[in-house]
Amino acid sequence: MINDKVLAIVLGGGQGSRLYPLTDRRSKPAVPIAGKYRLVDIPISNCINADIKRIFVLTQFNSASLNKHIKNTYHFSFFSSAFVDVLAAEQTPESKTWFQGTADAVRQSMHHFLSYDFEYALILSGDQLYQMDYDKMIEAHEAAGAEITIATIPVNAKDATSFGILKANDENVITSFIEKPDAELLPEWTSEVSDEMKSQDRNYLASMGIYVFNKDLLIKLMEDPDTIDFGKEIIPQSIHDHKTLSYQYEGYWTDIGNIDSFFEANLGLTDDIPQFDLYHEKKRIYTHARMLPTTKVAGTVLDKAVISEGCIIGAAKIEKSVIGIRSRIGKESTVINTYMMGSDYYESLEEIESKKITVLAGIGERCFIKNCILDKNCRIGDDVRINGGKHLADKETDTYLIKDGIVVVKNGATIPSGYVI
Ligand code: ADQ
Ligand code: ADP
Repeated sequence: MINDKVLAIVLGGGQGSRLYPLTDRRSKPAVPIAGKYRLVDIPISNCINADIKRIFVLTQFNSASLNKHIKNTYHFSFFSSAFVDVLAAEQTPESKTWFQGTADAVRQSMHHFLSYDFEYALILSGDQLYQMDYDKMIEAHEAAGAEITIATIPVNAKDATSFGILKANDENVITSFIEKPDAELLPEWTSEVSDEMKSQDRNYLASMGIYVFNKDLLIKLMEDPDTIDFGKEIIPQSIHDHKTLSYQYEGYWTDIGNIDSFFEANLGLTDDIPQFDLYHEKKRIYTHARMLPTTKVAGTVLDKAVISEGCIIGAAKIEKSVIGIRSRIGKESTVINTYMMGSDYYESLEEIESKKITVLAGIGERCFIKNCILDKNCRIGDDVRINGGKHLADKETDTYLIKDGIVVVKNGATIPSGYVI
């Protein structure tokens, strides 16, 4: 089977702080999404659905939450060769061995990969939301006799400047590539696309940052220590000497590498028919099976609410929001356009009654919370008003950060009763 020839490598995030403060104390793959999952569950689930079961996750630093999540989630049979292993850069930011970029991360981890038997390396990005059949991409790669295959997607001019943009010939072989072109260069980079894509002004073919490399070529390309990034160096330098195929994809795919796109992707799950389909039988997204109790709701008007298991909700209203595991929301509170990640544990009745906890985990009573991300284990007191939106300037305090109008309450932060943002 073709899948047995593949080793998957998930690029779990660099030093980049685009998801700060969600990545303040955890590595990017461990960031919670969609109420009960972690970012890393997306590429890993896509691999499992394609029957690719040897997976490495490269991350800039080891976090307890990532290791615990992987250990508790991905169990394979004793007789299977399947595994999900986290490889973290082991040194400090000052050290030369800190991963300098995507290609450098792969280079520094190469000795781990080479102890396995594989023909193709499938290199994946760790911060994208999509469901893709990788096995079809690898079949196309093999059938074309390509040395590299890049998954590509048509994008509009506004998005084109944030991606690698390429052109391909009639056989889908890539003939030119430019990483994140300036807007004035764009007119030279349009491609022939389907009528449907044309009608959406998606005339540029972008790299999705998903690559298949033949093993021998990858080994050779990794020999040059001066190449740091796939997009900036490896791909543009390789296309002329090595047959590089464009594997075009037109399904839902979104990059969730910054706070704004992360927020939109999560709230998008509350749409009538979300573009990202968590209910697809054959394209399941896996995560830690927590055995939580059911969610309990009293007196709440729910409108476009996605609610995870184990919640205790007495709010007046929840609208267009994703509510994460073990969330507690008090009486008469209103939550709108918000992603609440939930809690890692419950407080016991004894703890609560002992009054040692002044502000309980979750959202208190009579609060108004809008345009907000509440990281895990937040404590929002009673009568708190957080009215996020474009009228708020960017700002950071010990407990929250405002970015593009979105108020991000930090992991474990306490917002005292009566506080107004
Ligand atoms: P970017 O997404 O800008 O463009 P980059 O920041 O290098 O590229 O990130 C790619 C992936 O690798 C992300 O998941 C990121 O978190 C991870 N990553 C980055 N540095 C890393 C490091 N040092 N160690 C481990 N992981 C790291 C790339 C391509 C473009 C393409 C877009 C599509 O360069 O050509 O269009 O992806 O999103
Ligand atoms: P995150 O995944 O949000 O980054 P961590 O992985 O750092 O969070 O911590 C989550 C784990 O820590 C949970 O599994 C939880 O059991 C445990 N934990 C953290 N704080 C407490 C606490 N005060 N009481 C009990 N368990 C806790």
